[in-house]
Amino acid sequence: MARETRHTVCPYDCPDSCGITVEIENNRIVSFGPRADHPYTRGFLCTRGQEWPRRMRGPDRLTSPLLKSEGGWKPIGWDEALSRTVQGLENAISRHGHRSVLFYSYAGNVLKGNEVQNLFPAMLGGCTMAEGSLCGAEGLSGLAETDPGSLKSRPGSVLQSRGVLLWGRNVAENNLHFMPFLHEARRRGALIGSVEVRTTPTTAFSDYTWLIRPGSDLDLALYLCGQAIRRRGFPKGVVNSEAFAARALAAEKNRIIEETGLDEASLNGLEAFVLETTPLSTWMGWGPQRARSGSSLASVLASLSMLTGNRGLPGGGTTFSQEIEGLVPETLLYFPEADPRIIPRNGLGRALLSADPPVEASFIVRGNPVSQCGDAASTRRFLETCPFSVCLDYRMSLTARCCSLILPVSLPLERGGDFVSSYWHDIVQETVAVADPPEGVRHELDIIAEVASGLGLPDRFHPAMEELRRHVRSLDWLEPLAPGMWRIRERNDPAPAFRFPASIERPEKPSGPFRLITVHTRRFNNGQDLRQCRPPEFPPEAAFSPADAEKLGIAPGQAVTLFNDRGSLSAIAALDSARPAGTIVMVQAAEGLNVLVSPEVTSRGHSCINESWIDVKP
Ligand SMILES: Nc1nc2c(c(=O)[nH]1)N[C@H]1C(S)=C(S)[C@@H](COP(=O)(O)OP(=O)(O)OC[C@H]3O[C@@H](n4cnc5c(=O)[nH]c(N)nc54)[C@H](O)[C@@H]3O)O[C@H]1N2
Ligand SMILES: Nc1nc2c(c(=O)[nH]1)N[C@H]1C(S)=C(S)[C@@H](COP(=O)(O)OP(=O)(O)OC[C@H]3O[C@@H](n4cnc5c(=O)[nH]c(N)nc54)[C@H](O)[C@@H]3O)O[C@H]1N2
Ligand code: SF4
Ligand SMILES: [Mo]
Repeated sequence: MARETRHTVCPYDCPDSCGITVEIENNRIVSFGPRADHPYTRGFLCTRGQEWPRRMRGPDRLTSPLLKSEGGWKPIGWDEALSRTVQGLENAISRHGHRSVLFYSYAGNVLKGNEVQNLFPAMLGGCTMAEGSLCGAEGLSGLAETDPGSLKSRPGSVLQSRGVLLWGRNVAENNLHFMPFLHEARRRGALIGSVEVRTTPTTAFSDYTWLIRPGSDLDLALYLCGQAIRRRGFPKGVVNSEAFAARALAAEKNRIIEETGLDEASLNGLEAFVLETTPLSTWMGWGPQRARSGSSLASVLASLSMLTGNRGLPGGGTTFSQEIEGLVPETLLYFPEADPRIIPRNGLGRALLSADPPVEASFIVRGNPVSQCGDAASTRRFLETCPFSVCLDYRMSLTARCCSLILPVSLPLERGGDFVSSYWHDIVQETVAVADPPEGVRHELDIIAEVASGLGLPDRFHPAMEELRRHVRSLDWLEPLAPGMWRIRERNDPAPAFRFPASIERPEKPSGPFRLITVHTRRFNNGQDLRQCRPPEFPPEAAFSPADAEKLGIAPGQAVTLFNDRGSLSAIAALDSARPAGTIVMVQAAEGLNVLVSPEVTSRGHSCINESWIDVKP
């Protein structure tokens, strides 16, 4: 049989959104690699992307509905699984109304069509829904309030930069396709700097690294704004400029040295890099904005670009992430009669345990809150006592393990017909199925439509998906580049006005001896393991500074217990000689880790994951 070529997209929640080209022969994948004509991701796929064919056929893939029973998980047929789901939802609704159903979904992947699933809780009346971001909405809000024009991410712009400042952004692990751009920028003469709280593959690549204490960024950035004002003056007539200048000029050098842990020479070096390199392109990462002051940090970094004259320069300015709006037609999800109960996502366990009326049925799709949200022990406790809980996943996640029923779903690369935009580049792509799903799994939209039908609701889901496809293909701001690939046309709107931040939120005060920083790495995509569908090894590693290790009397390789008033976790100690004291770093998604993570949210409702405080005993 002839070979067939299909182009598709890596659907992971990852900035790169790589194009993939697959060769298929006799219904089998014979080659799986990068799409050569993708303007940003041609050349290579990361290891997580390369693993897709194995993941689709992996031994840990769920292939039958599983019911929790006395002796463990019992495989059951789809008819029974769906009727149990309908019954579970019906029981809760008949006792306490639609708000007694939790509908939880988050990411898992970045398909646009996921939004269509939200019709289900809306049609039920609204349900209980978690809101607020675990990811980047906090930082995005800071840019939106200060400099909406900077909400566009254009990686190619660094080729015109003389300097690139990576502010808590671990590009070499988490945004790998940015690296060729940074290499090329360097070849053209740019210098790369990193402001970090630990050493990473990105700091190893950088020309300069400034290691600071976590959370001291905000004052450091304000100080740099003050120095820019001292040297260059400040733009008159910009909203809030006087008040902002007063704040920035009040940041004293000695205090900044003390807070950040930088010595004076390093601080002077950073100041020179920021104030004397033009154009300077500043890229903030996700780590520093998972805090109460996350939005303020983004605002102050945007202000720094303004004050140093970099804003609006080709190759200059502050960038973080972007949201591509308008791909999903607004009318599709318009449901004014829905009246949901909203609970904070990061603190969902506590909210659910004390909900009145109680939540007696949980429906979870594309979410792993027991692994990825704060105070995971509460979420686990809630799910284990909820009379009915169902999780739609392709693997046995920590959350699935806590539910009473698991429904196995097909993977995005087995279904196709959806779209992916990127939060880092300007390409929109269509997903195409490249393999059949294994026997026993179902498309999650079919599952939802069947459950809805069992509850007497019409199938609005499949028509909505059709409408979404028609809509995307008809958008005049998408310029076709190649089959299934479009570029977002630059709109020549006048740059929206810049305003300095009106108020600046302070980082949280420590409430324990050590700050726990959790980081994304190569091995995972969020809670999803690179090689297997299994949870990672246990106990996980916790990296200490040598000073802390000495104070605690612990050696590398030694078992330690990390604890706070939410719970405890066993870990193996490791040392990082460059680490400032008072901080412990762990890989996010380590099993049981989020038991220790703070369930607090910012004033905008987003997570404060990196403001978690713990204690340690050997
Ligand atoms: N401690 C700590 N916690 C964190 C973070 C951190 O840095 N530290 N980072 C936060 C960030 S940035 C994010 S974005 C969140 C991510 O949080 P989540 O989105 O909850 O995590 P994921 O592991 O991406 O995916 C959730 C589940 O979706 C499943 N899934 C994948 N594809 C599909 C599909 O097509 N259908 C269905 N039904 N399920 C699917 C996966 O197997 C997984 O179990 O985590 C946050 N949590
Ligand atoms: N390989 C891989 N790639 C991914 C993901 C993945 O899990 N694996 N997840 C994707 C997702 S959903 C996201 S949100 C992104 C995250 O991408 P990144 O932002 O690169 O990753 P993080 O580890 O969240 O944070 C980046 C860095 O912030 C530092 N940091 C923490 N606190 C502070 C602070 O107070 N100040 C400063 N200056 N730095 C600090 C951490 O040490 C860390 O190295 O990656 C995406 N890409
Ligand atoms: S995980 Fe990210 S970098 Fe890796 S192949 Fe997928 S989109 Fe590309
Ligand atoms: Mo994220």
